[in-house]
Amino acid sequence: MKANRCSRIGLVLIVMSIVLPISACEETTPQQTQKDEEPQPIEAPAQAPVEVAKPEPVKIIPAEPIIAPEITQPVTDLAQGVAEAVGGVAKAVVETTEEAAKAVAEVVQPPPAEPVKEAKAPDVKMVPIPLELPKPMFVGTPQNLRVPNLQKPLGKPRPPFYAPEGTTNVAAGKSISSSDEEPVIGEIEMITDGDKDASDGSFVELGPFEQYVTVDLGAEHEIYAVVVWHFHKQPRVYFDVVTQLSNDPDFVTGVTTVFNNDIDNSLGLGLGSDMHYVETSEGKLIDAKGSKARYVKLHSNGNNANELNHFIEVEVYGKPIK
Ligand SMILES: [Ca+2]
Ligand SMILES: [Ca+2]
Repeated sequence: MKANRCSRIGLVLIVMSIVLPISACEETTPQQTQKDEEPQPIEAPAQAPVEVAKPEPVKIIPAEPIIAPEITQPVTDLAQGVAEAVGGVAKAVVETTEEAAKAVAEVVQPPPAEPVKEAKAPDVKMVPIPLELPKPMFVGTPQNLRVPNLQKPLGKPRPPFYAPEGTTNVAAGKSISSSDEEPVIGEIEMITDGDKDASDGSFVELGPFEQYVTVDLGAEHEIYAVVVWHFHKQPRVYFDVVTQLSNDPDFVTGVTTVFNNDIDNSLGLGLGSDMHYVETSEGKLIDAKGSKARYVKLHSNGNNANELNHFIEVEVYGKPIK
């Protein structure tokens, strides 16, 4: 036991002699202690004091007196600025809203544009054109007319055609020319002489195949309707009826085609989409939609009864351009 105790004590002493110098060395080594102690204060407190030390004098000292007054004033300035800005924005908003209101008012004003239309309406009062029809020579629906793309007869009088008030037949008595200057029957001038009767002596017969007549209105007009009577002693269908308007007497430029039933373009004036129709005392009324022109050219290319072309009368309803 003594030996054990002694050995234990010896061991303890040995251990202590080993540990103590080490700890003593650890403790007595100033560099180590400093090194060991420094990292601890440097890492933890050193950062805190460094930050605290620097920021505190910097932040607290200058920050409180400098930042506070400098900012408070700017804040007031900012406040005023903001207030002014807000006021400005408010003014701007008010102005913009006023402008928007004006704009809306201006946009909303177009509804008054309807009254404007109503106001214009009296200026452009639409009235039935003063069209007088000749006495009909036949009654009833023609039969056995083997013509393709044939318009079905209306079965009742054509409704009146409306055009601006003051619209008249501006073709009456106007000069007229033709592809056939020597008609088989009649004179070309008969086409604008106001006689629309179907009887012999009232129609002009032009040569076979393609022919045309051109009415010179003498000046440019707004043209609303063209009415043409080819022949109405008996029901007939004329082919390649093409009606054109232009200010060019040669119809090379500025040509407006207002009717075309040349469904195979045999005249070379373009494919027509209008239908064939049976000639009656009502004539054929073509809507010219206010087109502006001086010359009116009417083509035809024979009829279902023969290859000849006929014109009784051509009327052009329009108004001179002021
Ligand atoms: Ca006539
Ligand atoms: Ca044709």
